[in-house]
Amino acid sequence: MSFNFEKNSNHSSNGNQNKDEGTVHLNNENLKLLKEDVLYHLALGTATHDLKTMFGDVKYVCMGGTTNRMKNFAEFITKELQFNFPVGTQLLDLCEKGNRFAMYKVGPVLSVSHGMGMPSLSILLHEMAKLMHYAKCIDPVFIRIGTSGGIGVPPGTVVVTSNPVNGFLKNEHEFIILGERVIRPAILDYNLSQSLIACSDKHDNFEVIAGKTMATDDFYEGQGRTDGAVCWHNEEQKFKFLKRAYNIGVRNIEMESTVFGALTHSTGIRAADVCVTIIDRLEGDQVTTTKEDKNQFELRPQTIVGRYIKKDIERLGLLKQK
Ligand code: R2B
Ligand code: URA
Repeated sequence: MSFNFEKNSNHSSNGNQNKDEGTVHLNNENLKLLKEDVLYHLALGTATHDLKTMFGDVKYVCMGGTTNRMKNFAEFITKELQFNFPVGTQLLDLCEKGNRFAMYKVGPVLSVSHGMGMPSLSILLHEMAKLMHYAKCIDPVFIRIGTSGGIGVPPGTVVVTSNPVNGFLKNEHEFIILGERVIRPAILDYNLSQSLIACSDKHDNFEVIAGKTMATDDFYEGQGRTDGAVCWHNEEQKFKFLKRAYNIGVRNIEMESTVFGALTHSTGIRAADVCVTIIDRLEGDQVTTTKEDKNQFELRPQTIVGRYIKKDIERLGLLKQK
């Protein structure tokens, strides 16, 4: 018996094809022994919900930190897709009872909040991957839309992560399981990321770039800030590290990308991380962006992801409701 997800042997960069024609395959034999599986933080379960009927058509799972942002994204995508909710239904938080994450469904799109940091996101990823598996969704993609601190790029730049790296600047994520360190590669989908970058438009008033993303477990010392309640390093040491990160291709810092890459890769789910920068860390540590600018900046990843989903839905001929 193994408690580890293992790399899906049928995984390819084109998707998680397997013997069930693209459904999400979980390498966890233990799940077969469960009479029912309770997706506790989602307030959903295999015995209590008909997951296939509720979620079987899902293709795009978009995740972001806050409930508000993900509700806005659900409303935004409703307009973009000109999606009509079936008579008598409306946009609802499907995980309200769990009181942890919020989840909205707009046809084949799920918009889900994941909270701040890797522990919170990792819980969501385990349960979302299982949800995709039980619902028999075909080749779903996971796209994170978030905010980040930039390195050497103007605030408002959208960074599509090429490789997530940890605080040692290594392209991996460390899990501690049964008293052991388990290192897994943090890998996002190259083709999906390129397709997202290709959704930028020359008329946009912002840049969309590819770059490495550093993920940390802390916003302050973990990201090299000198303005936390505790700090044992100085400005010179901070800049030396930020420049080292810049020189290996890191363009932004956030708090989720390595676990996102590690768990999606381990379950064979294609994934991409699209974050706007709200500060240039070579200019300072304090986030002084106005609320208006931050709101505008947060729309940028949503715009790019919205265009991608719209194009892909058209390509696949998925929405034919009108
Ligand atoms: C970006 O912003 C949050 C910290 O302020 C965190 O969730 C992240 O990755
Ligand atoms: N989110 C982060 O994790 N870091 C920043 O500097 C800004 C947003």
